Amino acid sequence: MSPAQPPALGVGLVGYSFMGRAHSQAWRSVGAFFDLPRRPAMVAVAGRSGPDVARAAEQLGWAEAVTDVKELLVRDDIHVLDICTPGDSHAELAVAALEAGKHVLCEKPLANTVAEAEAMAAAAERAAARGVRSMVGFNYRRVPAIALARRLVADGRLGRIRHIRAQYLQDWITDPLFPLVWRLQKERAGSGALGDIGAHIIDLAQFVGGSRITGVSAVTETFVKERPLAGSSDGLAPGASSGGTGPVTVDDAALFTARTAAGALASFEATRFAAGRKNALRIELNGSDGSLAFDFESMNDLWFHDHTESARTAGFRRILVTEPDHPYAGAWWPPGHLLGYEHSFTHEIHDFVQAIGDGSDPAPSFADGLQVQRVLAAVEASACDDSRWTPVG
Ligand code: SOE
Repeated sequence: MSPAQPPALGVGLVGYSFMGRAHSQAWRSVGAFFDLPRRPAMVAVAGRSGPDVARAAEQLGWAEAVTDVKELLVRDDIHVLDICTPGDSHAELAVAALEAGKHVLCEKPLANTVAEAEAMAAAAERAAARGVRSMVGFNYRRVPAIALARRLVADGRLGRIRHIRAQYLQDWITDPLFPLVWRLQKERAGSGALGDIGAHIIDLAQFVGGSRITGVSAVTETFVKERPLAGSSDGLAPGASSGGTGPVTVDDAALFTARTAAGALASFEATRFAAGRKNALRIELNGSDGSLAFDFESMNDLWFHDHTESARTAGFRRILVTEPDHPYAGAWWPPGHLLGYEHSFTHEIHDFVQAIGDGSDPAPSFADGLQVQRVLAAVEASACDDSRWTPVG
């Protein structure tokens, strides 16, 4: 007799570009590597264009393609809505799904404005009272080296945190002829480098450091103010240009300093103009008893300095985070067989399904997403007001 299968967890995905593809591979593979309390079933993907969504369903492994996302919300065989669309549709989709009793996983940043994020967090709280779960997709929390860094900080290995230094450096719009894709339009994306990649380092600084940002002083800049209009595009890759130009209405780069509730001083830099840096998400923490450093471009490494050791032998040393007792790593390959970007999404989906099965609230919650949104808003307000010190609301 074969052992009983866990009950199915029907999933509907909306959006099938870069993030939709990343989430699809995670839904496809998670059950093959992790024991789960529910068995993900990739029921349907939604998108506006019939032929495109049908092709995406076929390529990405979804059983059905639909052109009206509302269909996903009324079906009994769908228990989860996974939202991978641009930020301007997050609030409407997430609130409707939670009210329909669907668990929701929503890509970051949670929303385009604080007001939208507040509505989403309130809907999530109401839904949680009915056993409906929600989570925001800050996937880098699930990189094993980052999860280990958080544990080391929580275990007190760094002592009291004094400094957090965070950067997220990309270069994909350095060319002024790169077209005006949706990520460069405020009404679609909310903000530019700040919300897209700055949100990740804000979340990580708070997650790893264990303390919230309380105030900021910021500068932002839009280096290229006008760009060729984009044809169809999934956000990072330009589609064919449709002729003419249009204004860039978001920041190209954002830099800010901050204080945390626990008394650390922090600095942040988010830019898509760091020529040669492709996905350099870096974070360093310095505490009274030690330091940690991470760079996503070598994502299996965590650098640790134990300041309580004798100065004769102390110094940064590399931990290769692939041991079976490192977070998530034991589910994969033998030590030294490296993991990649996509594994962070598999781990994210694992944690989400586990929480649904356990009946616990997954993190980062929509309330956590709202708090990041408040930091983003404080950064924008400070930058508009000559870098005035701005408390996080
Ligand atoms: C684009 O800058 C982007 O795809 C972000 O939206 C993702 O969150 C990040 O992981 C990679 O870069």
